[in-house]
Amino acid sequence: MKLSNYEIDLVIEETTTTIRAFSRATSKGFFPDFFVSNVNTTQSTSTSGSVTEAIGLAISTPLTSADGADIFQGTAEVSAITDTVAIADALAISEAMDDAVDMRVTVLGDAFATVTGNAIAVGIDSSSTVSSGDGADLILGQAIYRGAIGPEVNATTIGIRGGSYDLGNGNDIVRAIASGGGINIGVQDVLIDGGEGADTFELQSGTGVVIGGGGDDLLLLEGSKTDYTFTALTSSLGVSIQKNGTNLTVSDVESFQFAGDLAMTYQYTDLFTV
Ligand SMILES: [Ca+2]
Repeated sequence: MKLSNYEIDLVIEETTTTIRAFSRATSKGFFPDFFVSNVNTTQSTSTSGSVTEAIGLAISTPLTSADGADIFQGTAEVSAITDTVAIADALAISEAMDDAVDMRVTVLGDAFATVTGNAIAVGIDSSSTVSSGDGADLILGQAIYRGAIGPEVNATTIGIRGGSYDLGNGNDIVRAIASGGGINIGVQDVLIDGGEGADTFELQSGTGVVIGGGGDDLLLLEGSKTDYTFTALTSSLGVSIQKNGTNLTVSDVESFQFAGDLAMTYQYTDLFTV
């Protein structure tokens, strides 16, 4: 991936993957024996989908962009769809023999389709570094899982997985969005350094290190403040933020918000008061 030396770089990648399971069952019944009543026959089949991982923007080598408002955006979407078709034909032959026979024939066709396996969507997947230079930069990792009704899928979505992000000066935004019916993780094992400027870190949940740097920075997480345990650290405005699935080491961030209670903005010292 080659970035320009000019002011604004846009790196936007999107991936959409669908897991599909299809099942068709056909049942035919032929019943010349009209002394048998209430005949039932059933046929069913099932198929499985596959394991899949979709990655929006993959970063494996260092990316460095010049000053200016850069955008690094990755979107990954995984969908699981099941299709079923059931067809039943009944053919009953009745010959005039005994008009006292009351024959009923029932033929059933049942189709079952099940998507099984692990579906993983990762918005930005990085094993390297992004240095976005000065200017108001945006790092956006978005992962979406859409599951049809009934699929037995272990779905995991991760907005931003891995990597270090050096945002330089300017009012930068890091936004991680993970949504779907399974496990949703905003960030996983990231190192984010906001540098100077009023930065906004919308991380949802997950693990990593966040350095706000100079300026009045904001960290936004899911849930509400009471969901979390806050432990003060010796670093400047240092705090360990933990709940189930979240373990963030944060420093030099001045303000905090929680998506379940956006009316409130907490300052650093408010984190430690009930
Ligand atoms: Ca700061």
